[in-house]
Amino acid sequence: MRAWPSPAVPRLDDLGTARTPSLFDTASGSVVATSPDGPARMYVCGITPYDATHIGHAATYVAFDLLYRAWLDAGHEVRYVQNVTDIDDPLLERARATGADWAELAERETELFRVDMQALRVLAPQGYVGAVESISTITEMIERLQRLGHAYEVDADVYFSVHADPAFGQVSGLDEPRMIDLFAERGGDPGRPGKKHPLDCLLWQAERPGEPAWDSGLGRGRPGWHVECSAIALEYLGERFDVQGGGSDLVFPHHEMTASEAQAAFDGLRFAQTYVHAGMVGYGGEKMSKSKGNLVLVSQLHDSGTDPMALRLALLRHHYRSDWNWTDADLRRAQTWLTDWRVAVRESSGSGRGAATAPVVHEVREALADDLDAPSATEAVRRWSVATNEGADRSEQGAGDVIRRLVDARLGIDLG
Ligand code: 5CA
Ligand code: ZN
Repeated sequence: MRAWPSPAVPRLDDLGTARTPSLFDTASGSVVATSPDGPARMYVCGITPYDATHIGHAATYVAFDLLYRAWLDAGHEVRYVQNVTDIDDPLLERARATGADWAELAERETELFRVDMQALRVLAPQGYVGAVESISTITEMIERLQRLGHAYEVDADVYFSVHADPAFGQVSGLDEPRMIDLFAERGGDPGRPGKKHPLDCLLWQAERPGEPAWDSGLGRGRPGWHVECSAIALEYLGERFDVQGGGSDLVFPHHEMTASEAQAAFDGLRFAQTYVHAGMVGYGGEKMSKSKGNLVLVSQLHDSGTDPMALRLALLRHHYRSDWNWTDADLRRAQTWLTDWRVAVRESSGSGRGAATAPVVHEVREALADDLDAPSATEAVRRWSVATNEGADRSEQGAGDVIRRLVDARLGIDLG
């Protein structure tokens, strides 16, 4: 699939080097150093394109964009893959409910997502990969699991025996009753008769009347959700890739199942090294979700004249791991900050003078290297803008040129 155009990332080499970032790893429950061996490899779970991008999606993709930028500044190349779940139950349900063609709906919403990501200056993945274009990669993995005896049929559907992976449970660390509850809540079918274990998950769903289906050695049908990400990640990144990412709603079952399917398919394989999860953004006290309909859409804000850079700054004012509620006040505050930053940068560029930049460069880099602490990084820039605008410190000529580059490269905000 085509991704979207990436903005250029200014180089900061003349400002010294950044530390390779550490991240909170859900699986170990601790902050761990990333240590890319060659290019840093990242897989972030993409959208299910049946509705427009909301602030929650935007916050998650901006969080991983910070990681991409952190690796670049630390001198690493980055290989980034993101999927598009362009065939799944919610997409088919929405298409049925609205009388739309499922493939057209998916293409339309994916295109809107591209436009939103571009407006937010999110760096594009080099591999933007749909499930539909990956059917043969996915069926190869399922057939492999079958050959190894790790899959079985219920009616004509194919299930994965989750305990075929001895490491099953290591991503979420949850106990079995909790897993079963979450599985039922999040699209699983723990009670289906004929399954060997309630947590076993669907790999291949046999063709249902009126639904799209593909021919394969498994019969006509379509892939289950989790195996899509197992197969795409291994195909494009290989094993032991650095970061598997997404929102915290994906910890269980999605990332648990994704890892276990890949690990069971290849004996001794380790899927990702680090599992990184963004907190949930709510609106009106509930998780913002397409199914609940309590959405604040990126495109709506944009259409009504919101500067996407103010939106991006509003998102960065929350630590990516925290759960938080969107309010209009967030946006107003971010707009004020952004205006102050722009004034400070403009007035202290070229022959203008502003507050010393070396401490800001250091603080921004250190904050972001420490589990992507964007609130502290933005606070450092704000202190600089206040000192510059109030004239408390005008010790450095051309300070604005440094801060403009820093804020662009590390925070993805264009100060003009
Ligand atoms: N296609 C699957 C992943 S393979 C999926 O979860 N799609 S999604 O459209 O529902 O979500 C896309 C991404 O946004 C996921 O990483 C998800 O964890 C994240 N996300 C969804 N809702 C929120 C929210 N309210 N706050 C933060 N992130 C969210
Ligand atoms: Zn996924």
